[in-house]
Amino acid sequence: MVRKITVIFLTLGMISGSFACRPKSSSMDGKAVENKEVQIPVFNADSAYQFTANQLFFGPRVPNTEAHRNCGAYIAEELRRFGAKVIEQGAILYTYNNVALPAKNIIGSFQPENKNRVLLCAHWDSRPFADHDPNEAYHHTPIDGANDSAGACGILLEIARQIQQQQPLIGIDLIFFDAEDWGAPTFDHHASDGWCLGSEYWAKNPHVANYQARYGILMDMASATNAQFYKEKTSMYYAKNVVDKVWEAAQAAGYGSYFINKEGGYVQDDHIPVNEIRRIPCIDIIQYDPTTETGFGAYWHTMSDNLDAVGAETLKAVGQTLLQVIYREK
Ligand code: AHN
Ligand code: ZN
Repeated sequence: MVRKITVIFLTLGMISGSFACRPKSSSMDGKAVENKEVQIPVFNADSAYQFTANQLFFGPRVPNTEAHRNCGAYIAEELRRFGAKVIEQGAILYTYNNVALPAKNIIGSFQPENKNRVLLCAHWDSRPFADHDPNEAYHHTPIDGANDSAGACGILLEIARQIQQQQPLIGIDLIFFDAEDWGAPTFDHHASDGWCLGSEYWAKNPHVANYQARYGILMDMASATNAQFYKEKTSMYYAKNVVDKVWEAAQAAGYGSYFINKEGGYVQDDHIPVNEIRRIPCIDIIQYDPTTETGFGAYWHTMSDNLDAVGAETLKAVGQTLLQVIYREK
């Protein structure tokens, strides 16, 4: 009788042992198994949406304002809460018309000692002028910048939360660039350029001496309802293999309807200094709308770029795709 019971228990133990979702990183005798399999985590869109809304609660994140300072502190604090090593890189940067901006790039690093790294980034500042609003009365008014680019920052924070729960096999750097969106406005006819000041500063002065990564992925306007992403041309020029990797991951994750297998336009964005100054192949996941004159979403640099323009499904599509990419790296 005793013997029978023992046999039954052993059998049950073997069944549960073979079917339960045990990590494959340790074997029965305690020795590490060589080829570790990492599960791809499930991106939580509600969580990313909340991180997006939290940034907007501070008000427009325009450099030289309290909202900007408070939101910068919030992002750094969240990254620390999720176990990242955080570097807040401060610099005084000058706009196209010589306004001094106290800018802060915020870097959250996971496994900082790991030599194999991937960089994910977005800009956290918002534009001081709604210069594309249909109503000219708003052209000097700051925008919420929900899609430009609090949504992308919300995706980065959710990725940080996921990494804390389960580490990928590579090190990840999440960079929140400042001062991207103080480019010369349409109403200033003599001025030009002035975009991407924070990323340019970081590319010249990386947070770690001689910083390198296998590749970078920038998100900008990556959260609007029904957004579609076309293969941006500068990304194709510098990092076609990364574009292909990300578009294939989107297919594999079930979000191929968001990532269109066609080329879009050239965009002046934070991936340019990463490619041209830091020499890290970096792509831009950026909404392309073939129906607008600018190619950007109709909300772009208008008062309509608020939380109502953000879609949780788009956050999920982009966030899950990025998890698919980074958890497949060895
Ligand atoms: C230009 O308008 C030249 N580049 C767009 C960069 C940008 C602004 N991305 C978000 N806001
Ligand atoms: Zn913008």
